[in-house]
Amino acid sequence: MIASVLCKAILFDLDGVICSTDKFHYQAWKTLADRLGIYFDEEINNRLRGVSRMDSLNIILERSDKQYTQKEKEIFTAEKNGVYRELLKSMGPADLTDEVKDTLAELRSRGYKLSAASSSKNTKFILRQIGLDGFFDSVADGADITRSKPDPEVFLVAAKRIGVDPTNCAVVEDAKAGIEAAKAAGMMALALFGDAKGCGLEDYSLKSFSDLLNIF
Ligand code: B16
Ligand code: MG
Repeated sequence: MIASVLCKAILFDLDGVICSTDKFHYQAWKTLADRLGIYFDEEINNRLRGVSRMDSLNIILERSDKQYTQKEKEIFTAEKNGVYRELLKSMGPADLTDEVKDTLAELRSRGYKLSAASSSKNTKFILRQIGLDGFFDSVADGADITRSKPDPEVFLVAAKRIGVDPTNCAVVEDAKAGIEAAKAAGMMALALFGDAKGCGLEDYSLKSFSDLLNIF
């Protein structure tokens, strides 16, 4: 495969690719939206994939007729994150599927550098919860960047930290914003689940996580 010739590193999105935290994001945003009397549903939640916490709040506030100050918005995002962090505490190594664990191990044994590249400021906490603390060759997360996906910053930081040229990196994403970010970084983009699939910008559409072993 041409992919395995060019590619030296694989950069993995976290939420929606390595593990599933969507339901916790949904519950936490729903708690806040209900308190503020703002309509929120799963469809709106899907629009929040890959985008930063503040950008997510701004999407939710599109349904509000009230204007909020930046200070109030910061209080709201902190409140949401408090609920979210409590929910994340229920996660454990069992939330990392054997398919993901075995595929990652096999890709490493085939010589690829592996990175986690996520918009989430909770990345390190989540990686600890699911037993992947210290596993990746580099981690870039929401705390390392000033612009979240679809901006390429998080992928460029992850690539720089492992010393691999962006053109030799592939990204696995579940969000259209993440596929856009990967292409803007000059990387190969692989879509798995979510609105990443069929967005039209992806280089490959993966049937499953382990399908990576057919490509690399
Ligand atoms: P936090 P990813 C993203 O993670 C989530 O998909 C997105 O829904 C969330 O708003 C964003 O992280 C920020 O997360 O509030 O934990 O900092 O998909 O880029 O791994
Ligand atoms: Mg994601």
